[in-house]
Amino acid sequence: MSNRKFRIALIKPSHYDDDGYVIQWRRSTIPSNSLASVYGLLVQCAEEGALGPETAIEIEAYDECNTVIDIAGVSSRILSDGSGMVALVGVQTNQFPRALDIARQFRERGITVAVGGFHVSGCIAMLPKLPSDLKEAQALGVILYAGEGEDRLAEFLRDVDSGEAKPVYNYLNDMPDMAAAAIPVLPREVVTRVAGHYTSFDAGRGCPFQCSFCTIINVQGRKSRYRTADDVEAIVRANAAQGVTRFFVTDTDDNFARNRNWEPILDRLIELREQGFRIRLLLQVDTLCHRIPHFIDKAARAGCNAVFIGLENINPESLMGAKKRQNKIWEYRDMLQAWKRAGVMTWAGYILGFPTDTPESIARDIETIKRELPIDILEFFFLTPLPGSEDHKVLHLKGARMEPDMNNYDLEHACADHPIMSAETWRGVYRDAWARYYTDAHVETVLRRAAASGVNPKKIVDAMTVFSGSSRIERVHPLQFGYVRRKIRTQRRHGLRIVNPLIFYPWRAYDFVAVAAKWAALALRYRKIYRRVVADKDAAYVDEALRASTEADRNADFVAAFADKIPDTYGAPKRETAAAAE
Ligand code: B12
Ligand code: SF4
Repeated sequence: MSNRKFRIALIKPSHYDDDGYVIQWRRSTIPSNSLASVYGLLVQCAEEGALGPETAIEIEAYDECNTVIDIAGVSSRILSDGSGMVALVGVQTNQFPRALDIARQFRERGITVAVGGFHVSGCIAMLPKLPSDLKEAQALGVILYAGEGEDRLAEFLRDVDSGEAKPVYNYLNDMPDMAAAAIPVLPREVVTRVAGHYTSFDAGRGCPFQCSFCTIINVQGRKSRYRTADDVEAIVRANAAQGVTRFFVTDTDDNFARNRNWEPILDRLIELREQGFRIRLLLQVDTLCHRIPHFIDKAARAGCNAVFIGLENINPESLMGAKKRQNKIWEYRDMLQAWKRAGVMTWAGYILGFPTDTPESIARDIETIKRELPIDILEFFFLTPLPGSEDHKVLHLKGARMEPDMNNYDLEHACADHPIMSAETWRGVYRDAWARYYTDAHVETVLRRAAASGVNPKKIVDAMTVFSGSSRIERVHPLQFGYVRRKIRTQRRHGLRIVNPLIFYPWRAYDFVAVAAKWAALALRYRKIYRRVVADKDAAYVDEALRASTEADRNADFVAAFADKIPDTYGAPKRETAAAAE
């Protein structure tokens, strides 16, 4: 029998909006994989009695995107148990200032705090010295944890419990194996705070490629490591036991198709579905996945109803410049059409601000995408020198100007100088990109394509409403979106004025109603389009984006437009064109 408790509160911090309020919702839309992973690791420590038979490990988990953190309550539980700590998990760069503000409040109450995740790991992996914000954390007495937690957390907890924790833990040169690693799982009450009750697991870590804007290779290494089909089955069963069967599968190289175990995993999921598990999957895949025999078909049969594709850009010059050589633009349309045929929603990310981008070239490229590629959801990001990436390291070593406020490294702000565009122009391009893609006319086209391809247009119109309104109405990127925004008066960024209640609440009431009215107007407009499309559903609808590539005019499409930018070593189209001309 344990007669002593060690309480760990896991907190996944959110970040601040431009007014300094925490971005927080009644229900968030995307689950936190970091929280599920660290929770799973700690459950394993608790089950194995990592702190000895006398000590029970109690774990609480909070995602600040959907939960107001009760700092006093958490502190008093830890203090009354007599031992424990707060772990700030999966902290990205943009969340680090918020993490520090949370840490400060716990440290004032004498609670041990540790912080891990991509910011700490990325900075320690790439920079010659600790940057000032990590030093500030250390000055507060916060423990820095770099690298992954698998197989190491028991030792870490023993250090904390015995009062001998080191100021920095660095496991970046020692990547754990993913096969048979502890499974990511969260209690049902944490999962149900995510709309649709989605949870998450990562099927692999590490990536062999070298995109210069990416932090993953420097934090999780260039060697790919994968979970096995047995592990994935265990994850599904553990979640299904509490009624959770929807999963956002995050391969940390953004690509489940490159996962060596994709086929046994999908076969196992198909078997589980045949046994009655109502599995739904959102997968991240690359632009070449349709080339793998049976991949798309099996993914759909395993319950995949949406895929996220890292398109990044359609200009080969930009892709080459960022060392994203594996994206072959002439494959994009075939790949997207293959998903459409399987009834799966396609969702792609597009980065704005590569060195040769101009407002005109970006506007042209977005129009090309709308016309020629059957993408349902498109989302935009600023090219950002994230700490942990090669881009950041190069600028840092050159002493180039970069945004000093880490809160702005959310891919929604311009954080470095662009060689052609001023910061204001670049911001205008970002705003224009959302407006340009989500026009009523294009929403109608996407819905017509869905209806003709057998993808549920209702699902698409709901997703388009969120993606269209999120950054324009809420001023928050859709990846951070949730339902019913909360702004807590007292949770303002450290150093900013806490507004008098007599001013705050009337302002907040007005703000809430104004935003709700904009959402209502947008939803009504899109619903009208949806009803029109469903009423005159045309199964024979076809346009440039849906036309089979054998029928498409390849001399006039976007691949031909970029032919002179496709490097000679790069595959077929340009060389074919050049050869034909000779
Ligand atoms: C899935 C994912 C998301 C998901 C879920 C986020 C999550 N972390 O769970 C969603 C879609 C919400 C998301 C959103 C965003 N993301 Co994201 N995302 C990812 C992705 C692909 C996987 C994250 C993941 O699950 N990793 C696996 C987990 C288990 O790793 P981990 O967090 O490092 O945790 C391990 C260790 O660090 C350690 N650990 C972590 N915390 C702690 C704490 C303690 C005390 C200890 C001891 C150990 C420990 O243990 C864990 C297990 O080993 C990564 C890329 C990647 N390869 O990780 C990008 C990534 C994390 N995202 C990134 C970004 C920028 C964003 C956005 C800002 C984009 C945007 N414009 O909105 C938003 C932020 C929104 C938000 N509120 O989180 C960047 C962050 C880079 C940086 N330096 O900040 C990454 C690295 C991708 C990139 N572009 O390079 N993302
Ligand atoms: S952006 Fe994607 S493909 Fe490129 S290195 Fe990072 S994880 Fe790999």
